[in-house]
Amino acid sequence: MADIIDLRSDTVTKPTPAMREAMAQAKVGDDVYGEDPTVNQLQELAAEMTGMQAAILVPTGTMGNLSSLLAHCDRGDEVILGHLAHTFLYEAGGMAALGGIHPHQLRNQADGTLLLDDIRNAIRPDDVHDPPTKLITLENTHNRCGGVALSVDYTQSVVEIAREHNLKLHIDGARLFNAAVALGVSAGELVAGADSVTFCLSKGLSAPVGSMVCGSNEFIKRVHRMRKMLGGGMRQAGIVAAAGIVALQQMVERMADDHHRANELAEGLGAIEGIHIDSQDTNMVYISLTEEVALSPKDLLARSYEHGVKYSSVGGRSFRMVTHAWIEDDHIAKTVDVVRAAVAG
Ligand code: TLP
Repeated sequence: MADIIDLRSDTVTKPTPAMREAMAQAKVGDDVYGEDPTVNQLQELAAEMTGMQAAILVPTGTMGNLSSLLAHCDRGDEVILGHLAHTFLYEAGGMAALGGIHPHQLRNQADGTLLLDDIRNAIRPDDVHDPPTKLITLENTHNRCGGVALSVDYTQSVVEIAREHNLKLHIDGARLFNAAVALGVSAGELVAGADSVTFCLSKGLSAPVGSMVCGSNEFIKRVHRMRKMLGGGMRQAGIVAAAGIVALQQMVERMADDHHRANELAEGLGAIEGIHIDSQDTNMVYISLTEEVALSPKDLLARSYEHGVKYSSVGGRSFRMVTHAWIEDDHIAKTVDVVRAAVAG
């Protein structure tokens, strides 16, 4: 079979030749002692690009979010978050299981936001019956809401609510740079006033491993301890950080191409009878198989794979396709052809 067109996620991207070269040449040291010069360089770059005081490298986005939540909250504290937030749906319940943190879910709107009034109403009074509200979290781009980017204005409104009520704000910015590129603003503008942000190097930015947590000096010091506690203190991590530096220097602007291709993909798939476009934004396309089509969702995936195209089921008759640096223009046309043929039977 020719090369597979893998649209399951932007996590499938492999390091570029420039990353492999930088990894081979990287100067390293023991990062648990803070002595890896390449990790330190990446951390400074990440802090600068997000406009935060400090940053720390963690192995995954999941550990970035969990260590941030643990650093913000004590056991029994409550976090306000969306019912479709990645931290709520797909992080193995870590905040509750390991942190004793109580998740207070609000309905995510189709545009990935939480209604400001819902947030205000969710903040608990100072009453012995209630878990103390400590933190609000947002997700940008919002994965389950179709890769939609949250605007600077919206985030600022949430920053104001957090300040008014003496709460902290964490942003799961796994795809923060997709949002920045799509909105034509800097990552720093998107997180201004937030207390912390996690972003991933290993998704659209194509690095093999790694995420960054950014925040104040004092906050990052606490995350450092949490990272150690969770087993994420790596040693000669400069090998990995070197790829992350290349990712931030070379792979940000090109994500506009991924967004353009996702848009073309949605247009092509939308013209197929039996396929409904549920949502499309930045590098994501969510589709579903309409009820009139006799084919089962499992068979659609199997037939697509037989013809060299992989994507993910998100339950029921719905699927997700994600564009990234390994997806080219002709892959878009081929994917549309493969799905059309599969649906037609
Ligand atoms: N998302 C993965 C899967 O877990 C669903 C994907 O393929 O999209 N925040 C957001 C918004 C994410 O989408 C992800 C990964 C994470 C955090 C966690 O990152 P990792 O996989 O590095 O732990």
